[in-house]
Amino acid sequence: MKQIQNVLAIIPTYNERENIHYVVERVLATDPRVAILVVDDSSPDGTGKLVEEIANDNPRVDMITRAGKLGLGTAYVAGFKYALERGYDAVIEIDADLSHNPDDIPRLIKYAKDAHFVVGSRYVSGVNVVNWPLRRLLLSYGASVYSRAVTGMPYRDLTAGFGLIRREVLEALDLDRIRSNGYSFQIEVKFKAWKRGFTITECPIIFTERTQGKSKMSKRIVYEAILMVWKLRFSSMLGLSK
Ligand SMILES: Nc1nc2c(ncn2[C@@H]2O[C@H](COP(=O)(O)OP(=O)(O)O)[C@@H](O)[C@H]2O)c(=O)[nH]1
Ligand SMILES: [Mg+2]
Repeated sequence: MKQIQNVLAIIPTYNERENIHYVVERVLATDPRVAILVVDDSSPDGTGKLVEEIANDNPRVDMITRAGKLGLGTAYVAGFKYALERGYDAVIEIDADLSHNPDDIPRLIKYAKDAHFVVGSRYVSGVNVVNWPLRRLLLSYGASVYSRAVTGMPYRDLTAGFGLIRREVLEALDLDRIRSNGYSFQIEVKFKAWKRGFTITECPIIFTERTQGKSKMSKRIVYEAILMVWKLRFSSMLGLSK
């Protein structure tokens, strides 16, 4: 596959003031080919202001500010469109809270030699999650098992939010038809890439629960995901969308 010359790390943020500086610095340090786009939903804690200051001093950092908390899925769609417009070979999805270790980025890029989509996976061999309460671990692991059963996707970590996606995949996805608002976005994008026949591979990573700030996981996000996998299965069975 084509060698990756430049890659855009997309960091969605909502109230990540304590983390943003550190994550940006660590991501930039991994590889000179990596640039950063923060998609901030007008965080009330002033995350955007901090990013603005960083971006002013650094041409490798940019930001999209949205009017309010519009959800993780649409934040990534905005980032994907930005990456396509500016000619990036690939994007990296990474959380702001350092649950995803920026030092894994070079491995994601390496795995992308043979794959269109590299999933930073917690569940390739056992469970590699540090500091999650059992309840949260069961929710995440259960969501992967359930989504695999309903959709037939042969991967272990279907809700993973860390990974690398090549440009070809973004071009093939109908970005305006992505329906998930919340974290089911991660399942939907994997499903659509898989249905289109792209090579997806899982790269083992260790996920560590945040030490700063708060999780934005909610019941609504869980319900959306439970319904979404059935929507994906049926619309694909009926040939409504791939
Ligand atoms: N722009 C934007 N970012 C969000 C939204 N919800 C969550 N995030 C970000 O998505 C990432 C993952 O969220 P987090 O709350 O850590 O979820 P958890 O790790 O599943 O508990 C973090 O960087 C959040 O700041 C949202 O509605 N809009
Ligand atoms: Mg988190």
